[in-house]
Amino acid sequence: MKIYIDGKFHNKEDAKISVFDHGLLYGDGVFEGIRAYNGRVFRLREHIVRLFDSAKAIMLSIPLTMTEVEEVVLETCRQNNLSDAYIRLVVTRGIGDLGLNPIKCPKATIFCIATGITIYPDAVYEQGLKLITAATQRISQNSLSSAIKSLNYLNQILVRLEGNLAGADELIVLNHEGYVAECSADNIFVLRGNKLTTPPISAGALGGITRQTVMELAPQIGMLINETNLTRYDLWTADEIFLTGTAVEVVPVRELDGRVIGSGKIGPCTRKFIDAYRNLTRCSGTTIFN
Ligand code: PXG
Repeated sequence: MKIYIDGKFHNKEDAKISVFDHGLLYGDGVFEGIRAYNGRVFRLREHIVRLFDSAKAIMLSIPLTMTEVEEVVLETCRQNNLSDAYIRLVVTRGIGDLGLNPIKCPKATIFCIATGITIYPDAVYEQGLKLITAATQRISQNSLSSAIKSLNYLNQILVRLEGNLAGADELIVLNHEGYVAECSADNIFVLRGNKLTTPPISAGALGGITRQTVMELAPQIGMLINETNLTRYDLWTADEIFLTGTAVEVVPVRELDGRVIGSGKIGPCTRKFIDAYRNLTRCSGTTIFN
């Protein structure tokens, strides 16, 4: 495995980051999880734009242009001869002293890892996931914007730990007002009648690339998606719920907090989105090998 760090490729054993890197010391940095299908990186530009937006929000200057960062991602796939990949792109504040002030960190660290993907079993997509609502709330927007894909994932990890204890596949995260934000690492869509809704980013969600893609696919499926605040009641009484994320794509939910969602089986609307998303990922994206 060849891993990119600051302009060079290293073998896995030699791919090392300083213990003085503020990404490690303080979670001071941003990242992306990206996928490649059939020799093409899916929605590469969108991921890079989100990375630069996250970096701008934390006043982290990335010492490469967007096109150069895109090339880093593509070259990492090439070096590892991967046509289908899960790609982790990380930009940290870089090396500083033990104080937390970023002013002491002269240059960002950039690294990129590309691995083969672990595909979720087919049963997950047929039977759906079992969810609970987390007791841990989303951090307030006034403290840390959920739109920033930062290296501070302790909020999401505390949520996921609750899932491990309860034997749940994923968890609903509520904001401080009690509205649904998203899941620990996925966005959420809720169907009731012919209305398909997803919480707005302002409710505490990440602006997911898969979420955005699903919203763009909706018209061809004959659906329109509204961004609306949702409560747990709205979810318990939904006809269908599905989650979206780069890793999981589009996945149905069969149960939430002990309530069976809809028929308890994958619904027709969810199935259409799963198929439409799969079709799109397999026929679009930025070519890796020219
Ligand atoms: N919300 C959060 C908090 C996320 O971290 C998503 C939504 C979905 O966004 P995309 O752009 O992927 O549609 C994410 C995705 C994993 C994993 O192992 C997933 C994410 C981050 C780290 C790990 O599944 N992010």
